[in-house]
Amino acid sequence: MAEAFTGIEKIRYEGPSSTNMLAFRHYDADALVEGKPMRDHLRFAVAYWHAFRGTGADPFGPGTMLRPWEAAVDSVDNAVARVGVAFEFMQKLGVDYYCFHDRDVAPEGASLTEANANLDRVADALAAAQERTGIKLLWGTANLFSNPRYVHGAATSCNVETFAYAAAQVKKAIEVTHRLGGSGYTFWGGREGYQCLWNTDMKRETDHLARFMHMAVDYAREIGFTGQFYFEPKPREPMKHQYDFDAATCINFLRAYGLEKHVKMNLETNHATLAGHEIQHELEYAGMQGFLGSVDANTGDTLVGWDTDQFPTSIYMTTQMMYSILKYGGLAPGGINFDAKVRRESFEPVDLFHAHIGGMDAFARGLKIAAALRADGAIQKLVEERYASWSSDLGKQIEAGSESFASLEKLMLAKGDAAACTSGRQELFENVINRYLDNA
Ligand code: XLS
Ligand code: NI
Ligand code: NI
Repeated sequence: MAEAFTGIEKIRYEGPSSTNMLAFRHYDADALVEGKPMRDHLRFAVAYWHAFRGTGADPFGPGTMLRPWEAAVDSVDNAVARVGVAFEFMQKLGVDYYCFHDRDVAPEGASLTEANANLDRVADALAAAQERTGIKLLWGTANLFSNPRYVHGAATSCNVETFAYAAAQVKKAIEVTHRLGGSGYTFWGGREGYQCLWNTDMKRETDHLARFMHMAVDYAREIGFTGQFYFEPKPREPMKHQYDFDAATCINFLRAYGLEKHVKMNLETNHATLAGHEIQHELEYAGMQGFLGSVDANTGDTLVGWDTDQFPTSIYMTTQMMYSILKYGGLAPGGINFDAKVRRESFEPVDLFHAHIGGMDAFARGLKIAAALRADGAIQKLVEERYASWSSDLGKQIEAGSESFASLEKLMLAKGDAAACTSGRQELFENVINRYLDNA
């Protein structure tokens, strides 16, 4: 097959002083951090839909991307050829994983039978490319939102046959994910939500969503797929409200419907900000509840209130993220999937490299800084000091459940008032972080 990215060699680590913009300055795949190679901490994945199907179209104009390997009409042959391009890109970039939706990799065709056959043909090509390159599937998913049959949602549609079609589609997507050795399967709400509560039976819709996820989990186990299921929070877009609003909402949903043993969170940065949270909040919340699964890495724009899916470049943010990820024991079998797209104005193939290199370096640097913070216990010590009073006998007894309102009232009646509070020292904490940003 002809090379698609001519003139671009394998991207190598050249160290922080390199000025080669087609090299890594921080991502050194085999370098050890906390005793583990960077590649195993970060588990980078390329998102097939943005990298290879993104056209650059927006509500004001059509696509702009120059992709010489694309044919005028999408066919299965074209989809198979695109697999070669995708794997050339991933190999040159040095990522170990990718993620896809069924309809990203193969055209849908005129019927379910045709869609399944198309998917099988492209899956043959994906399997061969995986075999040839060693690149693996991080997770698969199904597109349950583009086709007009999903106009009212998929599992939460008011049309029962839409639900049935979605079930058939996900059944096939799980089979293909299993066949390709995927380590996970993701549910993202798509259109599972509402635009208007007057026409919506919310109870019925969320019951249906849970029934759907149970069927998916049951079927996966039946065929021997042992990968991790993920639920990806997003508060809105395209719907005004989506049932997978944020980590806390999703975890409540999973527990309420008995799915908590099977499904973890796939947390996306830009979705967190749309929900009014920082991604650090989402990671901490999911982590402390035991639901941290995987990450869709991107970033929004503070001046554009939408899921702009930009590539992450902020070291401050990746430091926050990696600190939480290390704290909760890492992401495996999940990873860091670049659910991000090059800007409409960045339409040349080489921009795909610049975008991913920047994201990978930002996370590698965040990882190094987070590890340095942890090695010195710089933040941990300050947090412990802040809660020092809880290490007293009283604190230990309350935490152990051996105090009551009556016993605490007795104590405070005797003392008259609580001991004075100490400073929270937020600015000191922030300055410590900046010191590590300078030096690590
Ligand atoms: C859209 C979502 C989507 C999921 C996969 O906003 O991020 O890309 O990650 O369906
Ligand atoms: Ni996503
Ligand atoms: Ni998104």
